[in-house]
Amino acid sequence: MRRTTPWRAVALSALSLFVLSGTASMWAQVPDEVQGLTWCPETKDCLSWSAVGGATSYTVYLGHGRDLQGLLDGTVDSCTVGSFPGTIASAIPGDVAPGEIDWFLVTATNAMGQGTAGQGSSGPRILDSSGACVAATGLVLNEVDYDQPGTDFDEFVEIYNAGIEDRDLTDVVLILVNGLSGFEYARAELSEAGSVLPPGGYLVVGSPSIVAALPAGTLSVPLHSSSNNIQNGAPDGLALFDTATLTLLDALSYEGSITNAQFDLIPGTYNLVEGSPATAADSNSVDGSLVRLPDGTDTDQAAADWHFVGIPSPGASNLAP
Ligand SMILES: [Ca+2]
Ligand SMILES: [Ca+2]
Ligand SMILES: [Ca+2]
Repeated sequence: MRRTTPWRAVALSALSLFVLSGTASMWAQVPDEVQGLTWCPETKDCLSWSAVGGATSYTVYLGHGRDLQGLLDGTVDSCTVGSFPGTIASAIPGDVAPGEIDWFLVTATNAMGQGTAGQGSSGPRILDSSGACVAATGLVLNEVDYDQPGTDFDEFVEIYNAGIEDRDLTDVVLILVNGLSGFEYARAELSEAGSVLPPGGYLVVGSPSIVAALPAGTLSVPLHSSSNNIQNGAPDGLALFDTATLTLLDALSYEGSITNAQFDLIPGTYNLVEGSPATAADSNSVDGSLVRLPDGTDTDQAAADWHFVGIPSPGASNLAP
């Protein structure tokens, strides 16, 4: 279930009051509140809930913004996902603005009216720029430029906060992995750049020349050498890792598959391949970088998520080819 924060609780109370006042005369006969909302594991493209006695159907609403009051009467942006005879809604779409918080509400309905709205999810949901409803993934590897024509003076890895809240950087590290051995060969502590990365923010781990030219205010961690900090494959890899929770937040294995990476002083091995391995590769003959498009797009299918584009954009939104 979604973690309930105070503003959410307040918003839900406000919504309940709205429903109560709108249906007071028939309150005893309408179905009870829907409970037990959960997302389908892994795919998270369907929502299920517990059956409510007396309900003949269920209506799923999607809203965005931080205020639920008025969601059901349309005075705030919302959309009705649909009416469902059973306790599952599949292929949940969205048509509200990208990047906003989504609210999913399920009401139980019968001839007398609707039950109060329940809400919940397994985590924050946002809409991507294509209108698809996706999990708010938090920190991701967003762009990498590991190879340049001639000597590699302009290497960088860009990290992006695709979530909806500030991300504490205290225990987050970027680990570079040698594909030949599977072992870590370098590490950057993101907390060197700042305490948190805000939603939509970029953090660049880059060579001194890249860091010096970043957009003003971009969080950064300089690579140690002026050149050749990031190996060129094939394969080599990147891991974004939380050392407090021992969680692999995101990974990229480029120019081949690293499936058993080992990190210094961290037990176990880690698969750096998300779904089908990335087929895009950097170049040492033309300028360019590997990017997610648009920023933060992470379907856990590296082959689909990573693209080679001709204009690197450290500290800024990724550019389509
Ligand atoms: Ca390189
Ligand atoms: Ca490049
Ligand atoms: Ca970028």
